[in-house]
Amino acid sequence: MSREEEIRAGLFDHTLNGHAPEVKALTEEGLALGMDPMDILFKALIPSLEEVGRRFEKGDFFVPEMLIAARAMQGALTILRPLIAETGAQPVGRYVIGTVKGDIHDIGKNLCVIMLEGAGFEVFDLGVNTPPEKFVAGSTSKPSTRPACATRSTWPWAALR
Ligand code: B12
Repeated sequence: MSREEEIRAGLFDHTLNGHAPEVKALTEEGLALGMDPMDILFKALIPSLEEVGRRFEKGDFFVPEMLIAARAMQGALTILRPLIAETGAQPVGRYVIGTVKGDIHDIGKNLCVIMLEGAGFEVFDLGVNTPPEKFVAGSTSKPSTRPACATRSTWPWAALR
């Protein structure tokens, strides 16, 4: 197994078990070795959170385990963020984004912000548990601002409509 494969495997396992310092250290080591930030994200960190979800569904994991895994992932995202979101000078458009009312999942939304900023958009982040009025106010505050509503759960779908 190459060191890069070991790092991917280590990132998967340590995120799954919520070992934030190890996730941070491996992310830094991977980057120092020249690994692509998107590779770290999509081949190690996101698959690990998917496994967290599967274990939660089976009843092997509970909310605290989900929470510490999410925190470990957030630590890596803080390091990866500036590398993924290298913004251009002039914004190509504007988004106002938030996780919809009733939902506090924000990792996917935060990733979306990074990708949009990386693609040159200006992004106003409304945070989590955002009521519809805030989306409306945000998207009418400046011309040509598109709303982007995030939810990782099914229960806020009615409010989303
Ligand atoms: C981490 C996690 C948590 C953490 C969240 C921490 C945080 N800061 O976000 C904590 C522990 C707090 C949590 C709490 C709960 N959770 Co939770 N959680 C998860 C878990 C394991 C991972 C979610 C995640 O971040 N995935 C990684 C990201 C990168 O992926 P993503 O969200 O899909 O985002 C991608 C795309 O969807 C897209 N995207 C995301 N947002 C947006 C927005 C726009 C505009 C666009 C274009 C694209 C886009 O881009 C992203 C990148 O590819 C999932 C399981 C799973 N399989 O996803 C359960 C899961 C979402 N949780 C679930 C549940 C039930 C809960 C709780 C109710 C548990 C409880 N009993 O309290 C609470 C909810 C509280 C609330 N009111 O919201 C269920 C939801 C089921 C459902 N029917 O909706 C899931 C599916 C687990 C399961 N299999 O049962 N959770």
